[in-house]
Amino acid sequence: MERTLIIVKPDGVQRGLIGRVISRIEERGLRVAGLKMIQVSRELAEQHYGEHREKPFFGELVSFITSSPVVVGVVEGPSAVSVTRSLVGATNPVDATAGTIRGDFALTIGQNIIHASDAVDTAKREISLFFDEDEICGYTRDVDRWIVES
Ligand code: 3AN
Repeated sequence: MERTLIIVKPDGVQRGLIGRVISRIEERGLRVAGLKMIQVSRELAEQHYGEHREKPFFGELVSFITSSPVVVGVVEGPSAVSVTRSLVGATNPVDATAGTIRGDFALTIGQNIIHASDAVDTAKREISLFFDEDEICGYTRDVDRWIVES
């Protein structure tokens, strides 16, 4: 079973889209294993976006993600990383297909509603940045056998 990290970013929280974003993930059949609202500190933001440190938009990224509370979640299921990325859509919402979260709710790259880990290794690193082990629930749902054949 694979896990990935999602962040409903400040724009998603401020626009009242927390529930709709998480519903799409749940409706696909993925399971929420951890969920919380947090105010991201500058230090955590710089760690999370470390790979973009040299990019010209790094300062804006950090100030945006710290501008309002966010909702962070651990999502699990078969191929959770790539399935969640496909639900999220292209980084630039202008290129995101209608039916994806960014394709339906966003218009600009700087305010694209949701972050989702881009690879299994990245997901492990990002989950440990945002969650303590005891904040993640390992459980099954009765409905899981109707979503994933055992
Ligand atoms: P994704 O969020 O799809 O994984 P990344 O990891 O390449 O995309 O970029 C992280 C975030 O940085 C994006 N969600 C977006 O908010 C921002 N970003 C990426 N590229 C640009 C850019 N050219 N200009 C401004 N912001 C950008």
